Amino acid sequence: MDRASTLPLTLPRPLNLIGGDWHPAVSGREMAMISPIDGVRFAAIAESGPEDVNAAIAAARAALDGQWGRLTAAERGRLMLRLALRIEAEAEALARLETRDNGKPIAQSRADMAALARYFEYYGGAADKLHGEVIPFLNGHDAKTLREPHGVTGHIIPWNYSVQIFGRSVGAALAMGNATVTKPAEDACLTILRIGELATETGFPPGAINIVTGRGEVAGRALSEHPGVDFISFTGSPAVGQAIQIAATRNHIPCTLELGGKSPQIVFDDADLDAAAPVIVNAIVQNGGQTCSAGSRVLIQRGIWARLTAMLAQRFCAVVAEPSGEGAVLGPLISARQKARVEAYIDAAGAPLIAQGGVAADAPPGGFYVAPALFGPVDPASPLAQEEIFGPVLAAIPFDTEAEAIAIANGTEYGLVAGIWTRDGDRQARVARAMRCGQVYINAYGAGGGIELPFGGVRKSGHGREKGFVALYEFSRLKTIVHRFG
Ligand code: TXE
Repeated sequence: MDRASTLPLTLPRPLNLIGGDWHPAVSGREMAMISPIDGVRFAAIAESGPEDVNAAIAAARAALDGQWGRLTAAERGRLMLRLALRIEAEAEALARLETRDNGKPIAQSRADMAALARYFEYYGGAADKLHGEVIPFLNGHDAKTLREPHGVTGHIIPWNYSVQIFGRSVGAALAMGNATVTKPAEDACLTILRIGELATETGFPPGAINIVTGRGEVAGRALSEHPGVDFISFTGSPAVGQAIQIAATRNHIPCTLELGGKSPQIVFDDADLDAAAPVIVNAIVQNGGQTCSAGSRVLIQRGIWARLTAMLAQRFCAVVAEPSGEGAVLGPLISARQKARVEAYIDAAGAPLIAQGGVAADAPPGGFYVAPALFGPVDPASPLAQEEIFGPVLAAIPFDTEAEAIAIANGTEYGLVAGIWTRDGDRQARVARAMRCGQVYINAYGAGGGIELPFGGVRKSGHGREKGFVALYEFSRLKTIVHRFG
């Protein structure tokens, strides 16, 4: 098999993209990049400090006042479409880089690159489609609205779907004419640097896209607290999201926060179990369960408990964590820290283990592999059913009535996605409306899929909506102009 750890790669250098040029960190510091596949150091990135972030924000501001700010919406869109084509042309090399950096199966990295190209295509096409309107007002007055960019937007990106999240937030921001500064995650950022390189080659004016790598508490924090930033888009943990929200409040700027979840799939007695079972397993195994919208709880009506858990168990046992070459379904987790965290949940589960998959015999011992696990019946109030594990661990919870299922589904602090499996049309409509979350699937589960679909959470899952056309409203602001004429 084509092992991802042996793929030939051109690695980006440990530099930041600031104002169209590549710079080392002012301090000269660098950080090692470890591949999750074998735990080996294979590259380095710039370990940036506040001075590098300052420079990137100044470059973004200069872009707004310069060539980037003077482009028409159609010209911005055209550039984005050109970048989408460039990403498509380089997709295989980008996917290989992402797999080496992030550890995800090559098939998932390819899907990520396809989504990234689609984001630039979608938002490039939309750049000149959202605009103001004329509002009927007093006689002798023209009242109109203008849709304007916020200005400099900050994008703090996690490692799990780094390029997809870059595409959805930076893509929407650029479409509306913002100049962007991205701080990718220290665990996986090489592909984003390469995309920055492609954008520069495609002709993006200097300073429209700036990328500064480094630690969250240093570079990320400097970006989120900087008074020169006009909007922050953050995807990551609730604790850091809270800090971002506080910093945004101090600076009186808006932000979107996407903070993960504990998303339920509810399976009623009358569901098509043959259709549901593979989707339920995929929703927690995909990307090693390191998916904000992972379906990490399955609520099963008592009458089908034995049958469905047996079907799920059979599938779980067949999943093997392995190096991320062709055909791999489950790769390593992102880091030693994440592996230890997931294993701690498995060890302290406090519920019967229904089934567990394996780790491939030839998986490098230094890699971060975890065998997927299915537990049940799980107490809905226990940590296994309440906390985001961010690994391939599924909590099965029995229920009797529809009301009980709704109460359990809504009974966590999170609210991102829910899945409902039933043939009863009235129940589909009732339960979908009752879900306290941002996205509901009926007889399907997309794990955040579909770049066209508005996406975001409630409460601890965050607020604001990214993806889809609606994100363009988040990444722009409205100005009302009243003109009295004689
Ligand atoms: O997240 P962090 P981590 C959840 C998931 C995971 C847990 C921890 O449960 O197990 O969070 O992951 C930057 N100021 N999600 O530690 O720390 C950081 O550099 C500004 C869910 O990786 O939140 C990175 O770029 N920025 C989630 C980004 O924040 C800071 C995806 C995310 O890192 C910062 C990831 C600070 N003080 C984790 N500290 C999802 N919603 O999909 C860190 N960062």
